[in-house]
Amino acid sequence: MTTLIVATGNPGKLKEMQQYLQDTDWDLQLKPADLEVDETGTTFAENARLKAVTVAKATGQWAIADDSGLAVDALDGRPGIYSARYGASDGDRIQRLLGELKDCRDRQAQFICAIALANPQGAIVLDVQGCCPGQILHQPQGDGGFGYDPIFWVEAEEKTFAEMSPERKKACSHRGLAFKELLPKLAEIEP
Ligand code: ITT
Repeated sequence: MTTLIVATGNPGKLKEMQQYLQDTDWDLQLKPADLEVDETGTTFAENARLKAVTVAKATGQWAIADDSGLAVDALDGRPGIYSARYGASDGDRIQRLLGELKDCRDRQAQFICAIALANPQGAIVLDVQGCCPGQILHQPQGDGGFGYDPIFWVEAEEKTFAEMSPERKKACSHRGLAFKELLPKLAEIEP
């Protein structure tokens, strides 16, 4: 089996990425904890590529990275690529977002996820993106998942991400949809 470094330091993301990659022929390994990547890109896709390339070059292994976030219509797409930098903890980030939206009636938002795969030489081999529309609730609901999950309500499921089973979140989420596109392409790669 060929090693694939999962290039994230976010435990919630890591759990989902491991779940989505579990039936592949890759030997998943964690990114070295001290290997940090500056997210200097201006789009989700650029940041995902930057993380995958940097980790692949530093480790000399294949690397897969995810850059994701929440784009809220009434906030002109914020926090967007700054979703992780919106506060010090998940709770702080949620409170800041709810504070900025106040009682705004337009609660429409999109969760976006870009995934990039780099080979050991640091060249991008795959690049996909998934998007999930939803509504921002006025207060958190549910205690599963991670990050902004408790305030992101998906109409088709009548649940927040935090109230869904991992399987349901996989079926409709930005990350699940990105992986749905990625997995058949990943299966064709002969490392
Ligand atoms: P890595 O860069 O190390 O992967 P990160 O947390 O910095 O970890 P991002 O820069 O991609 O990752 O930031 C994503 C932000 O959006 C972060 O605050 C996440 O908690 C949040 N996020 C992404 N996907 C999410 C999901 O499925 N549910 C809830 N929050 C999510």
